[in-house]
Amino acid sequence: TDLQDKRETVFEDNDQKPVGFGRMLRKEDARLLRGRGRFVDDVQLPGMLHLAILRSPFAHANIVSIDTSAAEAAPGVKAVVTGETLKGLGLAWMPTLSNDVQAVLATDKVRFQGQEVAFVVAEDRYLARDALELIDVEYDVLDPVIDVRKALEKDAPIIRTDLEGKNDNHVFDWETGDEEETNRVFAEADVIVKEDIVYPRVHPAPMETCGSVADFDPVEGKLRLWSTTQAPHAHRTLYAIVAGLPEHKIQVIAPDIGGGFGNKVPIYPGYVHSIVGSIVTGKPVKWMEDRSENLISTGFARDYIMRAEIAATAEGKILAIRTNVLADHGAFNGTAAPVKYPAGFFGVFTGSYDLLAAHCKMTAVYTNKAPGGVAYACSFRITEAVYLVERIVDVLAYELQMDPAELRLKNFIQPDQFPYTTKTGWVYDSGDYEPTMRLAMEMAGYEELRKEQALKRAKGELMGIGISFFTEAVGAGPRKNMDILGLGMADGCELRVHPTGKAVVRLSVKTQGQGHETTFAQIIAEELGIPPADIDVVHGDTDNTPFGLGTYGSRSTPVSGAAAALVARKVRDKAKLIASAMLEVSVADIEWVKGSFRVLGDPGKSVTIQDIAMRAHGAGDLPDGMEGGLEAQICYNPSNLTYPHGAYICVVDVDPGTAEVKVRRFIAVDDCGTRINPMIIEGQVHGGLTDGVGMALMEMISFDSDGNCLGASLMDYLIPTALETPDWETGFTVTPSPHHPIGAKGVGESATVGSPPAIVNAVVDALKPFGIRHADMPLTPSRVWDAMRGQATPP
Ligand code: MCN
Ligand code: CUN
Repeated sequence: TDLQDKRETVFEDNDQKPVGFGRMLRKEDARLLRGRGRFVDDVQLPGMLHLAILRSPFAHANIVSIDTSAAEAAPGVKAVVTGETLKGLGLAWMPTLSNDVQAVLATDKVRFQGQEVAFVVAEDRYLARDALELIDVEYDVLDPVIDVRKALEKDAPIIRTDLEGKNDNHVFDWETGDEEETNRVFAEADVIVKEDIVYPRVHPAPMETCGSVADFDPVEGKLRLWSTTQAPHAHRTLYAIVAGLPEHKIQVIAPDIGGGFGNKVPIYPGYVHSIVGSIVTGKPVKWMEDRSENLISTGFARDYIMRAEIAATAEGKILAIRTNVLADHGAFNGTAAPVKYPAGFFGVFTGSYDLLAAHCKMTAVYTNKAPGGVAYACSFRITEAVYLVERIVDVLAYELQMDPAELRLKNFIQPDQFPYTTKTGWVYDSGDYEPTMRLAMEMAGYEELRKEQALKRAKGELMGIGISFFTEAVGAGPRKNMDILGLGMADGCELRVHPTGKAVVRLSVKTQGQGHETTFAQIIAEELGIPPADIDVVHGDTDNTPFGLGTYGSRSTPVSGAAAALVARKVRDKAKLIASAMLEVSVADIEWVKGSFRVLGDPGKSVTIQDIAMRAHGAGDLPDGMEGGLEAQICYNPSNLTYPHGAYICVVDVDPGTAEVKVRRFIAVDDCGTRINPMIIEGQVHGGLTDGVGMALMEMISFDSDGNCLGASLMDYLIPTALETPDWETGFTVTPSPHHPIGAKGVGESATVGSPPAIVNAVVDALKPFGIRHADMPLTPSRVWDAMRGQATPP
């Protein structure tokens, strides 16, 4: 049946070797599963020294004095560096990805617990750590600013005293949409529903923490930096700007990366420390964080307090949405987002619905917490936007006493409305929402689930069914309006076909586990007919790859994937001219059948791409004026983002005695356009859904009133395991992107974006007998228990 075809099938034939798109085991796994991966911490250079960072125990304090003499005299110590040292070199501060500045080492005061105060370079990691204990810092403790609301009060302590003339804790104010029109539509609506919704601070917590090895060669003047980076080229340019080193003398190498999830987008002080350490000592210097350092000091995610309001007719036609957001950005605005989008792509909070009006106002605030923002599979704040709209739509369904599926179906943007311009100005490229929603409902057995729920409710059992339907904007982005610190968000790609028909493709993006070595080989394979096994993917080394902005915001497939397809087509165009010479017929008389050119009407006469590759490099003649070789390069500037969508349904059971939530089933139907490798997509979706369970039910980075981070270890910061997750049930629909050369849209963050509202909606639905229409994440047993007790007792 139709449904059968669209359910993911279990991978059955591991030996099948498709040419092009399809299920295929990951090429990189041969290396990774045998323990032959090479991560930053595996890099060992002769004479290499080790770096450890002294971090502030206080969230807010003036630095009175630092005495490093005992540390300098400690065994094995080669250098101790403080903010004062860096100040002398003009390196105490560095730009963040959002045009703010961040302390490389604190000079005047510390602004969050865990901030970098000094570093030690020593012969080994242990000696470096021991010496940290000997550094004597005198602090003068200041009142910390922890609550965003209090940060905006008149008498709140000012955090960013380093910024000239700064006399409040504002980072920025931003708005989008039409306020007047939105208010007008609200005024005329039958129903208005309002809810305060918190998306707590969470952390990407990749398995591999951040680190780097810097090796500065004073003779060559060349810096080699192995680092955990998702964007090697962008980082190299920034190092050139910050450190004043010539860009061609900097080589940034991102070797295997053990998970990024956005955590490895920013430039951290530790990377800069290792560079300074190597310059100062003349030796290679390694810095590798431990788990606590990663959790307390590197890029967090979310931390949005959102007031959501939705207006509708009594029949459930949604008319408008407005929202007011307080965004906690921590002590430095280290958010990664295109310059013109200070709040990322939060503007897509209008969701998948055809509205009359929408408006959002946002205030971003400094607090005494770690900087970062928009990490953790966020698609630039779309995670928060999707949570907002999918939660408030459910609250509306509750008030209208309508089925949440029916309410969504009634309000979808219709297929003939695409490309659809939203009320906040985004142009959704393509979508066909109803079939995706219907497929999810069919896979879930939605009607039966509702019947089962009614029976259970009658017995006092708490079963919930939650829906979320999302549209994402991924693949940043068109250079004309998207850049990061002035760098346009385009991507280069180079393809060389060797004489024997094997190929190498060089990318500007970098996998952290997404399987690029496989899927990019598949894109070239699909376009050129060379088997993926014969195509090597080179990435993550700025000396050997073309410039481009890197992997985040699920942009690799939308941008770099398009570049790969187009560069292969360039090669194919040249191959066609060679083929016509080899076949001695005009170009008009040959046709391309994957992997070879064939004479029209004479299928027996053909040449393969491998034959052509040999000819391109061979001794024989080429067509007049043609250079030898078979290679091409390209820089691809996308004309729009891609807009994947999906329908998620979650079924939970809540234990009425312990308030524990069990996710019993989860159905995820994703539409990412043309699918390159369904197995990899499925893996991306499984991972993202697991993230969703974590955020919805257990993850939160919280702080006490002194600003101590309470999530500084994986004992305190809970992340989900296989035990808390169900067997995922995945399906798909295919609505190709009209502007992408192969019609593919990004998928890497879809499930993380789409799943938290489905889970929360399910838990709230389970608690309906208590008269509850909202509860904030993470829905731990204690929070669910409080929610159950704080409301009317069940009927
Ligand atoms: N893909 C496909 N067909 C499509 C779309 C994607 O086969 N239509 C494949 C791609 O070729 C790629 C993978 O799916 O192999 C993800 O592609 P894409 O959606 O383009 O996302 P990126 O490659 O740009 O990855 C970034 C995204 C982000 S931003 C976060 S955060 C995240 C995520 O990927 N971090 C991850 N997934 C992760 N998965 C792992 N294992 N580790 C991380 O750190
Ligand atoms: Cu925001 S997490 Mo991903 O874009 O690297």
